[in-house]
Amino acid sequence: MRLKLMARWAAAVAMLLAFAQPALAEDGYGLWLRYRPLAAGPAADLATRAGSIETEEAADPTIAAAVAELRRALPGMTGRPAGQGGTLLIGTPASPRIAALGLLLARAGDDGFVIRDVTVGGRRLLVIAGNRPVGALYGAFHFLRLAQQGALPARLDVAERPRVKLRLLNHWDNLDRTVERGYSGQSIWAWWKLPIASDPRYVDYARANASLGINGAVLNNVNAKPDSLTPDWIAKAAKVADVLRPYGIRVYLSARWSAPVELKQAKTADPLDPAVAAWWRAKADEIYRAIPDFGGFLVKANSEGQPGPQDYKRTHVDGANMLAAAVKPHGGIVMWRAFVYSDVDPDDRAKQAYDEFKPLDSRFADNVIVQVKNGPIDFQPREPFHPLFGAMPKTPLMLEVQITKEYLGFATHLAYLAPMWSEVLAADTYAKGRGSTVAKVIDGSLEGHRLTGMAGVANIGSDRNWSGSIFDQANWYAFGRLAWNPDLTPQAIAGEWARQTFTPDPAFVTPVTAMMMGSRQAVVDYMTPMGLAHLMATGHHYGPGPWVGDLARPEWNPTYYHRADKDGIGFDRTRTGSNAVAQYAAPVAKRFADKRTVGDDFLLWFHHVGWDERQPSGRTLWEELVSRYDRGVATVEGMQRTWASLAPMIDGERAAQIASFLVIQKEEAIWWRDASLAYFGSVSGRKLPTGVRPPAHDLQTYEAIRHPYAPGHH
Ligand code: GCV
Repeated sequence: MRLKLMARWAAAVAMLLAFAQPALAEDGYGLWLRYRPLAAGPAADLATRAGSIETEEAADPTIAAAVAELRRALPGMTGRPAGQGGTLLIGTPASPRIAALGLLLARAGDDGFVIRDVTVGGRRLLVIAGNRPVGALYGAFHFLRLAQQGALPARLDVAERPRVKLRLLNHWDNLDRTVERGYSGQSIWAWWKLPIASDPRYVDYARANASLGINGAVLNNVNAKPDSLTPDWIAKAAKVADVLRPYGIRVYLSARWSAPVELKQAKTADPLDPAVAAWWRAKADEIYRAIPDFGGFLVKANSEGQPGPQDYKRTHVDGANMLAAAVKPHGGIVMWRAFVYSDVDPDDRAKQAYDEFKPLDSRFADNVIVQVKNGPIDFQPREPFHPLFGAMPKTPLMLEVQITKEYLGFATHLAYLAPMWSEVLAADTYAKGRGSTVAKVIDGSLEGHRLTGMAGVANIGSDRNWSGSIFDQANWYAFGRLAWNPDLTPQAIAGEWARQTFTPDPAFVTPVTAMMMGSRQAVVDYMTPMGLAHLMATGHHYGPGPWVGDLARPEWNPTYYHRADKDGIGFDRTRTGSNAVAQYAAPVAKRFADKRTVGDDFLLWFHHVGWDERQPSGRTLWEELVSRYDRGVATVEGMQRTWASLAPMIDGERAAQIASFLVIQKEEAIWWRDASLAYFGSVSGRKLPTGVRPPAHDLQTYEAIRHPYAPGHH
């Protein structure tokens, strides 16, 4: 009896201790780097091959970070103490043992790695090597990615190198720690406590990014304040840079064009004024003294009220090249954004960036890269690829996507974005004939550019789970993986992520990846089906507002985008309308310009279509639209069912949060559907097809909904 009691007591204490172990909490903080125990077979195999970690370059901070990561991960995964089992050797050719192996490291390029099982003196050895320490670090993370999935091949022989050079996160983080379009708490940068106090979170942020190959972070919002360029703030950025450096991550800053004037150190911000150029040169020198590997500046100029060179009747080229000259002696770059639309130009907003930037091709300095959003409007749930891709052959262009879901339901809607980004990367610009994909534009292979890049607007904040929801972590993950290799499939990336984030069990992974793969299309269906766009409520952009038509500028209004009237709906961008199709290469323009070939994803983006026009399905356009809204809601209901069946396979904490967010998503999908159908029904005068559920409320009720406290709006 006593023995039994003691055993129970011991079990209770063990349980308490287990719960008290913060490392085991499943609150999402661990992201995809959880390093949980593997099943017996893979665990034993891993221990046999990588029980003890060796390096000859421990003094290098990046190699030290790689070794620390392996040592942190392996005992948990193998269930054996460090130092037992086979040997894993990590490093670069600076290590004599690695140099002696003849690993053909040319395959790894500057940033890549080789992972191989080799036999030395009759002993089996696992080697992870890069030409530079950062390559070895990426190799370590790649190895852990494979191991966590329980998927180590019997003989490892992997060689990888990233396709684009700049793989960056753009933080839209303000100096007061609010985040523009941020839905996961405050900014992770605790500016107020910097530069004296760091935060362990910065290291975990760096680890997560390095695990994907992300190698740069723009710390502050593109809607920048001049203060971020003052000595105090440079010191804060320098402290962050110090923490991120061992992980191969460079720091960049968004620069406010008018900073010299606002800081009262110049009378003008005219880029051709020598005093202004001298100010920026001195500023760059000052930054590089504090941050020797500073990456450079990101600039939003003459866009949405931000100042820029056009305020002085100069061009984007004048502005970008002046700044480029300031950072050039230090090896820095300027990322100049092409997200511009004029407040006076009445032309189709979708055409304006192309019209402004195409004539500037070949005039930018060689350390300038132009940053172009995936589509010509603004991160909508679906847009055709931006016509600038393929249209500026002499200028390096980088792709900008939005990881934070400003237009796809914030952090509470489950929408896996890799399919959206892959759609754009795989889009054929036909710039140099068939096969001239956006991916080949941005990786430089189409035109032979060496400066290449991809940026994602971060969805990272101070929330314990980093991204506001567990499934939004998948979008951070997918961004990094696609920036490393734009040809990876969204399906494969979802599988990798789910195995590491939850469990490698196929009974979980197969249905969860299927759910993720359909999730973005569901959002398109219940928000903006068939090529509609920009139908959201004003300001915060949450919820439907297709009726809004009274805002000061035409292109702020949803009515400008959908153009619905009693006859039909959609924006005519063919020759009879704005002729935006003409900005694409001829084969693409031809496909988009014809209602029969454009496809229903972009039908209403490029065409004004009669409500009663028959669609390939045999339904009228109105009936088709209604069915899309219904399909969107039905998909979310299906996601709820899938999750209910999968939740028991994972921990309760994350399962419950995901389930509760799916409830929010379903309610809001219905809200979008009902409000949109109430509005378009009233404009078209068409009745809902028989059997279709009518909206729960009348149009006025939806129009009266206000959300003054929605997050992320500044
Ligand atoms: C940072 C959209 C967003 C703005 C954002 C802008 C941009 O318009 O709503 O919040 O500003 O894009 O990309 O500059």
